[in-house]
Amino acid sequence: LHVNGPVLTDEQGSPMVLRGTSSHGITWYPRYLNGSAMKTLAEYGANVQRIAVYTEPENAYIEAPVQSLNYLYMGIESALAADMYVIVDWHILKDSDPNEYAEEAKEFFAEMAQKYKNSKGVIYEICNEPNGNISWSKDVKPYAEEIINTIRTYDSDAIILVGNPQWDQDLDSVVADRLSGNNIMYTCHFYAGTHTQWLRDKITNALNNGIPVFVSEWGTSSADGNGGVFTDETNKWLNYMADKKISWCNWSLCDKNETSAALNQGANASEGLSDSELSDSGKIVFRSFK
Ligand code: IDC
Repeated sequence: LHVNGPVLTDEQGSPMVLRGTSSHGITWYPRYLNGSAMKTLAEYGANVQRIAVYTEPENAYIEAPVQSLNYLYMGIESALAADMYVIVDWHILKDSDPNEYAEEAKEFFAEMAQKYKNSKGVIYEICNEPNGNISWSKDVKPYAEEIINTIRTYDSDAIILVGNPQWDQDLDSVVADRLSGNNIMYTCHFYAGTHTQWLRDKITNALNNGIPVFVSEWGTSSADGNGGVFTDETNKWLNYMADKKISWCNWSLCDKNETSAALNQGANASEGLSDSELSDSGKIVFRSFK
């Protein structure tokens, strides 16, 4: 994969669109990242899987790094074995400023980049959704430069996804002050019950300014992961992303009792995922991969 202007391309230079799901936090939902679940997703047409490595709260990466890494490696290997790309997502959220755990992030991405430098399938997302009282140019961009530098020490061309303030919706600041370097994309996240045309307009403006945008997380629900399914607005978004050849991952591959969960409660992924295990949201998402 390469980034060419605002577009993701394959080895031949043709536009490439990645579509798949995001895991919920692997701390809580590692079981859906097994080989047979990934195989089912690939059969439905998914070609990417995002794996959310939450930094906080308890039992997540900062407190329990060994457990998180074990689950993460299992997920990466299953996705690669199913011939999918895989996004390693450093999932900050309550820790709103990525600089809070910058040292841990550096160690984490150094380990990832050394391990996967020869694997063309691994993509790095260096901070999910910075939020709170922080700025792109003063906080997130310097963090990104540091982590990109760390990854590039070992891997000169992996695709790197970079978050931005206001839960990945401050693309205007990115347009005004972009990073230098190759194969960098910027994330934008939406939830159909909360974010509508104004956010599509922001993305269009970014693309028109040559900024490559990757929707590494979106939901059919409201921003709290519940409410809906908002079918009409979801369809507007899906059509928009198809039209603009924007790659995406849907939140989330889990069976939690919330609208955004793609699976019905009790879904058992040990032998893949059957149609009857898909939630209302999951049904829309799984039929949109192709
Ligand atoms: C939500 C989960 C929910 C969990 C909460 C806190 O759906 O089960 O309790 O996180 O960990 C995001 C975040 C993503 C959120 C999601 C829905 O990246 O972690 O997941 N969301 O609220 N940004 C906007 C919405």
